[in-house]
Amino acid sequence: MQWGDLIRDRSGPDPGRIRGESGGIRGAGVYHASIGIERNGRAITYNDPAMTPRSKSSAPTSPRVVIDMTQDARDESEPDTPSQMSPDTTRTRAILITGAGGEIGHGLIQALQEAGQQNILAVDLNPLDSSVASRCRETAVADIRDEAAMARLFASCEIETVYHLAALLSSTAEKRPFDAHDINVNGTVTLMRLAREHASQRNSRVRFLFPSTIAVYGLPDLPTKNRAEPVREDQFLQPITMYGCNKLYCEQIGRYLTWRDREADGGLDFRAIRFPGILSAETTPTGGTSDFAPLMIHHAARGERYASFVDADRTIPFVTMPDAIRAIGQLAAADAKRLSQTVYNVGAFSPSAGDFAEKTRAYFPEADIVFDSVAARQNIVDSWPARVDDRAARNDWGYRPQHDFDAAFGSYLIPGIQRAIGSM
Ligand code: AKB
Repeated sequence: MQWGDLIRDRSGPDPGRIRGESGGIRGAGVYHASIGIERNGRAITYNDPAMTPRSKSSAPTSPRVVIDMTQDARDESEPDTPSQMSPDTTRTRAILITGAGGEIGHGLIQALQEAGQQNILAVDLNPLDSSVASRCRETAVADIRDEAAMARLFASCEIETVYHLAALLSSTAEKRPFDAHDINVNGTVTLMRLAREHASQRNSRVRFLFPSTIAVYGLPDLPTKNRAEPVREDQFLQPITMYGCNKLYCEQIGRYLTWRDREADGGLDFRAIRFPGILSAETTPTGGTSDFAPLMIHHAARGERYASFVDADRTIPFVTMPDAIRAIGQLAAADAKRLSQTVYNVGAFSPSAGDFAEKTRAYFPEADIVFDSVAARQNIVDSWPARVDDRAARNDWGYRPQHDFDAAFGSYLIPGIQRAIGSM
């Protein structure tokens, strides 16, 4: 089952009633050498004795991103239903999500499952929260660099789409650059190769959705950053972080393989979105360099002091988590013929860190926010564009963020954070 083109809020035009649930960080944590797969609540453990069956939990009642699947005629004609699933899972069409326990993974799995996707195969380094696991057909604890474990996942189902979310983010990657290279490049290339082999064996295309990043850009200095027009996908590609280099390289390999497979019956269909900072109401991020903005808001909501590691005048683009999830869904569902490129910018609003502080204080007048820049992290932010040109995403697959800066706070972040605090 695939996503439809239209992704909209069931509750109406108020963008504040749209959100994706999220949690944790993308793919960080302790790496496991083994793999356990859990199927419909029953744990199948290859060599990890710690894997146990999960309990199913009920779906959250919060407003959510809703995906309309009516655009995808291919899947309407051949729906997967539980009754059609044979024990021979090689015939079961499924999607694979890596880094499923991270911020994007939570929201994506919720949105996909609520859109009717019943065959989600989710993998993460750590066991998933029961709220996420209960939405999946199978969950696995594995390291994406473990090729044998990844191959077993591909062998377990007919994988149609891979959402490869696992990565070490920019700040963590600067501390562990060669781990980052191993995970972000070697892990990704292994998955692309397995996806491609899987597709070739079946004479089909496997869609490979890859969240890339504004870290692929490297503006030379602040005057250039402040002068530059919204940055296009092909400009300033000199990243100053390991994470940026890793993502840029993987974009190129994905583009190359897709081009190489263009005439073949089966092969890779790679699609990437360069995300700016993402703001989630449900989780606090770690390991990224865009974290100063969400951390400022979450600290204020908890009545805690926050020292921003960038100065008040520093600016990068942001989107809300629901808009990020919708963008992934739209690109995944887009007809390949409509795509003029493999990598797309998306952005929504570009306030400075000072604008974030002011807006946060408008909702939390007692907020204790100070600016205490840390050169290593501020330099990274200085190398990222203030604004991105996302016209290609708008033209090719209809990207339209629903939250601007005011709506992000008023309709999404503040109500979502208050709900989360209220339920604690
Ligand atoms: C990070 O800060 O590393 C990420 C990103 C912009 O990709 N949030």
